[in-house]
This record gives sequence, structure tokens and C-alpha cells, in this order.
Amino acid sequence: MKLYYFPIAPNPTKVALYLAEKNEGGENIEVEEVRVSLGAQEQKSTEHVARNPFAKLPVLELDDGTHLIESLAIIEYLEECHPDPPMIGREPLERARVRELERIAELGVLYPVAYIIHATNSPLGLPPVPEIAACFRDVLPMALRVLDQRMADGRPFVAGERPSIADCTLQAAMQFARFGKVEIEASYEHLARWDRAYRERAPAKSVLVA
Ligand SMILES: N[C@@H](CCC(=O)N[C@@H](CS)C(=O)NCC(=O)O)C(=O)O
Repeated sequence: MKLYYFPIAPNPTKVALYLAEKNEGGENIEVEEVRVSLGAQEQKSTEHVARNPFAKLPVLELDDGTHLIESLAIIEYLEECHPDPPMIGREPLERARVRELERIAELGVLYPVAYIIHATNSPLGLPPVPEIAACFRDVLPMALRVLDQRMADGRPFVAGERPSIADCTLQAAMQFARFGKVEIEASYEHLARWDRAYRERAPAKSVLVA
């Protein structure tokens, strides 16, 4: 399998963190990483659009040459093929909680952070749109507050005692916020504690560049 990837970009980073976490847990999923430079707009090349008509990353190329083009679908596919160590939990309620937190991290943090960055100082060169940035600055605190409250019980990871896909998505968002200088206030103390500790772990160190 091949993973078409670019560092910092949050959706590819989620998948890279997931693979690094599996590796840390003893499951080495063989995936060749292929860089597609977003800076050089390589995602818009004919070659890449043939892989993903949306001209985006990540893309997972399977051994039969077919492609998966949505980050969460890629992660869920890999998780079904490699269920241990579990990154979405084992029991139905535990799996629902992990997915709930992952969705909050993506829709409530990753999306707003990405919209704020692309509407102010887009690394893809998109034009500034101050109203969009203002709108997403307004909604961002809600999910940060909810995540902070969930972690107030001192849990080491977003969904509890073990790393899960919620950590991968949230850290991908936090890295993009650091890169794009979107301030996540230190007053979210439990979130800040998790962020510091998570970034010290080997999987994070092997993937994160900001
Ligand atoms: N829903 C998609 C979103 C993919 C996406 O937006 N990828 C960004 C990088 S994080 C991208 O490739 N952007 C390039 C562009 O818009 O030109 C997923 O989860 O994989």
C-alpha cells in the first residue's frame, strides 16, 4: 500500500499518527509514504487527480491499485484489517465514545482551525476572507471547552486510558494550529496537559514537525 501524504496538513497527519500509534503498539502496517507537495500544488497534477478527483490528501493506494480518498475511511479500513492494538476501542459503547470524541475533534477543532488559517494566511495561497475567519473563531472555543471538560478527570488520552483515533485527529488539528499561529488558550488546562504529554510520545515525535 502507498500513502500519498504531506506533513503538517492535518488530514494526512491524522493517518500518519494512526500508523505510528499502531507501530508503537506492536502492529507494523506496511505502507510506503509518497510525498505530494501541497506547496508546489502537486495535488492538482493529472497524476494525482486520477487518484483523487477532489485533488486532496491523503490518499491510500491499495495493492490492487485502487484508492481510498477520505482520511477517516482510510483509518477505519486499516483498523478493520489490523484490529490490534484497538484504536477505536473494543466494546460498542467504548467505540461510540471514541468516535464521538474523534468527530468533536474533527468538526469542532480541525475544521475551524483549518478555515481560520486558510481564511487569513493560507499556505495554499487562498485569498483572505475575514468574515469566514471571524465566524470560525467564534465556534472554535465550544469544542475546546467540551474536550477540556472530558479530560478533566485526568485521563492520559482523549478517550481514556489508551491512545485512540481521537488523539490522532486532535493532535493533527493542534499541530496545524501551531503552524498557522491560531492561539489555543492555555486556560484549557486539561487539554494543554494532554497536548504536552502526547507530543512527548514516540509516535508523535516521529510524525509531527510543528
Ligand atoms: N475530507 C477529506 C479532506 C481532505 C483535505 O482537505 N485535505 C487537504 C489537506 S489537510 C488538502 O489536500 N488540501 C489541498 C487543496 O485543497 O488543494 C479527508 O478527511 O481526507
